[in-house]
Amino acid sequence: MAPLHQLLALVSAFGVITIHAASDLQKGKPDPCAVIGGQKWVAPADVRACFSSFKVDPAIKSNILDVVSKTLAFHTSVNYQIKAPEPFTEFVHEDLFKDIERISKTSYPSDYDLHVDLSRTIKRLNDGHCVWINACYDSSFLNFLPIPLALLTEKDGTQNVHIVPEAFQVASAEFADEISVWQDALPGPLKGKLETLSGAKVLAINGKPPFDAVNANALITGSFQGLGTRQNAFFSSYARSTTNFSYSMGNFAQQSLPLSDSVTLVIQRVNHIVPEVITLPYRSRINPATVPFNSSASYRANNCVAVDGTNGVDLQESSSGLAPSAAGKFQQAPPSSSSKKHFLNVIMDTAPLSDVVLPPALQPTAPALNGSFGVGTFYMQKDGKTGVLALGSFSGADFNVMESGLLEGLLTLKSMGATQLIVDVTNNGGGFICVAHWLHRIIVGPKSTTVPEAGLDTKARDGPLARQIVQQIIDKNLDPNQELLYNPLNWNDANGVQFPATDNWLLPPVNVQINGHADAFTQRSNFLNLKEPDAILISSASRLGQECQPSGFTSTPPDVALFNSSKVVIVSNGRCASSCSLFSITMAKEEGVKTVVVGGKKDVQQEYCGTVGGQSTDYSTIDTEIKTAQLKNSSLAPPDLLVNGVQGITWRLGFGIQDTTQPEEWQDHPADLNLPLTPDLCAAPFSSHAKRANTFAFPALIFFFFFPFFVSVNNPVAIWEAVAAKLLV
Ligand SMILES: *[C@@H]1O[C@H](CO)[C@@H](O)[C@H](O)[C@H]1NC(C)=O
Ligand SMILES: *[C@@H]1O[C@H](CO)[C@@H](O)[C@H](O)[C@H]1NC(C)=O
Ligand SMILES: *[C@@H]1O[C@H](CO)[C@@H](O)[C@H](O)[C@H]1NC(C)=O
Ligand SMILES: *[C@@H]1O[C@H](CO)[C@@H](O)[C@H](O)[C@H]1NC(C)=O
Ligand SMILES: CC(=O)N[C@H]1CO[C@H](CO)[C@@H](O)[C@@H]1O
Repeated sequence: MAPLHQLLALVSAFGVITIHAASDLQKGKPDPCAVIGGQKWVAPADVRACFSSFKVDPAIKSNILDVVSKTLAFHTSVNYQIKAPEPFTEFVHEDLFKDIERISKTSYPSDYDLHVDLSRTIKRLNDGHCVWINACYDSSFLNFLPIPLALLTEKDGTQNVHIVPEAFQVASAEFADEISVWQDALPGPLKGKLETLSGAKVLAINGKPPFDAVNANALITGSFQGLGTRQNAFFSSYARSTTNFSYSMGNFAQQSLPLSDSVTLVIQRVNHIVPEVITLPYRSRINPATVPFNSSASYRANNCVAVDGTNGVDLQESSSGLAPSAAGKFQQAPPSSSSKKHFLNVIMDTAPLSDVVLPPALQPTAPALNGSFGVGTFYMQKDGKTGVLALGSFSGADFNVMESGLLEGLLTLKSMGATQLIVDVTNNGGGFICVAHWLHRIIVGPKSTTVPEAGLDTKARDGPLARQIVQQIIDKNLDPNQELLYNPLNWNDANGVQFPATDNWLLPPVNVQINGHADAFTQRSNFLNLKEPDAILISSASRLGQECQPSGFTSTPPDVALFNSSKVVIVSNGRCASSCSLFSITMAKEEGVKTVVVGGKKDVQQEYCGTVGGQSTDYSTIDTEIKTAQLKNSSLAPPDLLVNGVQGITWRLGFGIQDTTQPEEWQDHPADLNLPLTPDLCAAPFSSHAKRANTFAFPALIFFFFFPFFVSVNNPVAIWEAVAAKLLV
């Protein structure tokens, strides 16, 4: 009996176990997205578990690849980017169509893995105009560390990576509700003493020299051709925003995907000799733009499917006119309100613009002068002769307000006695094309390089579907309000003469071979404005004229130069793109204005800007062109995108200034000065604290103890003073 009982008991126990197992199976494992639903701060591993739980849907995968491929037919640069000319050959050599073919044949463990591969593939173009973003993953949660880094130059000229001196100020203000997690994660005697890490020298990152991590990031960060510029992305920086100077954490301290769970550093704290090892966790914070969810199903439904603006509209059917493209929130420029549509040249990024505020101690204390308009702010330096324009974007305020404000601000500086000008375009991702030309024109006055054109001649891609769009607009009068990019009435030929409404300005195309591939660009040639003797050669690369003067200049430009160009300096961290590049390049190459990059690695060429383009746009905008032209059923037209994605492109590409036959995009833009961030430079504005510290009470002593030299790298006024001292004597 006993054995039978035992057997029954076993069977029974087994049965119970089986039932439990079955019910676990029925319920499934805990929903990985429910784990992170409804919370502000979560572990990156949990975000990854949610993202990785979505299997690849073959129909969605092929939809994405189809939309991206067919949109790339409108991107000017695909064939150039197979192998860029020197000095960028080493950094831009991506054959997108080969890689998209590879991706289509690869099987992925999850939709997230597919996304990472596609995103990085397109980022390898190192072209901030041509970026694939899927809001289901990119920046849905931002992955943070409380210790942004900077590259500082010691007195003997050696450069070392440091935790920024202002790290704790930034982190305690921005991450007040999470800082205790990092405080508690510090080992042994450092527990609770996050503040003492500020300014520390970083000797190793995850067991390797810090620049291993800097360079690994440079391979995946995208956006800029130059290596130095992509290295700089790792480090913290600032930007003029619409209300303040904002603080960019840099790619080390902020990831747009949950890539890392923790970092182990060997550090040497300020006033310490013995290196210490710390491990800090990354923490993921939900993006305010992410729609709340409490399950995988609601995460997908709320954040991963196409939304208003993902796809274009037929303007004939849309009563509200042009819907804003979903690309807007990833453009690296604050939103603008402008009554009339103005063409943009602006880069996109998988991370949104930062809304972290630069610590108050680092913000300029002088009042912003007349003419300031938020994202563009004027200051007079203490020397009484150096005026400063801090310009965080070429859009981000009303178009007319920007043009009149730029003029008023420069005139205000002059009336106060400014004889020299610093234009700080740190992290300026571009914006209105005509505002860039306007600023060039008003600083240097009317001359052959600014009238009738202050920018670059351009060409658009001339594919078969683009030609059909123009023909449909003409034949069927489909764009009476002149809202479409391809409307001939929106463009001038190189004589500055508007194309007639019935002129298919894409015919005949200019057929060329680029890197062994047949390509075609818009035709229209005219040699009136050419300064080079090799004009005949250029006829094979004919060009569009400019469209800013007179209609894109909404204030009256002065008839004299406001500043002598030998007394103008453009300063940034190299991360000046798109319309910012159009401005900086014409100022540097045509007017001889000096350029400065701040804080770059000294043995790496620092480019003062990158990602030039000419005019940028995106899939949704092109889809509106196609739909309004009644061509959505063409086999060349991308289908409607099913996911919450954005694909940016360069729609017009600017011709070069030195080599006028080739795009400016891959010509060199070396900065005149790579300004090292030194202890001296950083210390300047805090010297009064330091002096007080010697004689005053305990708290000041503590302050002095922890900040003896490196007071701050992200100190705009200190940087402007150093630039004036070095380049404007
Ligand atoms: C999830 O959210 C939906 C509304 O978005 C709500 O109806 C549902 O009850 C929630 N479920 C749970 C388990 O909280
Ligand atoms: C700034 O504008 C105010 C109001 O228009 C004016 O009173 C003041 O003189 C201006 N300041 C300068 C320096 O132009
Ligand atoms: C501009 O500055 C340079 C160098 O200081 C000087 O030679 C030139 O005469 C100045 N031009 C004007 C128009 O003042
Ligand atoms: C597309 O649709 C139009 C009518 O809307 C038709 O005339 C045309 O033949 C179609 N083209 C293709 C390629 O199906
Ligand atoms: C530090 C700083 O200047 N903060 C300001 C940022 O902008 C907001 C809104 O204008 C102000 O309220 C803050 O004082």
